[in-house]
Amino acid sequence: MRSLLLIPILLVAAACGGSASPTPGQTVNLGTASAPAATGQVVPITVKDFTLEPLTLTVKGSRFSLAVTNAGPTVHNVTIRDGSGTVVQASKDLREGQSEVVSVNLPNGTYVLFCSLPGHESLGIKGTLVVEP
Ligand SMILES: [Cu+2]
Repeated sequence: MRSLLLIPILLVAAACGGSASPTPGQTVNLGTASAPAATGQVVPITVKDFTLEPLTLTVKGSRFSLAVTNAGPTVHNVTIRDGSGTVVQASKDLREGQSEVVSVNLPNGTYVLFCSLPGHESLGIKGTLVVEP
């Protein structure tokens, strides 16, 4: 009696093994997707106490990446707001020496680059980003 019951279970197990074979490929795809994808031009910008280098960035094309580096020693970020004051993109808060590549996709126009931590914009971390066609 027991051997008759085992046969269907083994068949089901074999079928599951066959359908599960595409999984390793999917795992590889997920691994590469977690890396930040740099699209278009990569534009470096450095934030420090208390300014941006450069203070004015001009970029051609709406899709680009900001390579943000904090040259410290204070924690900073680089945040983008549009003409109406709405934040449209931001880096993480970065410690001295840390970098982050931030993907950006913005309509043409003029934006403000600043550090959103309290007081840092008024201390001088305020620049201009111009997105050209
Ligand atoms: Cu700051």
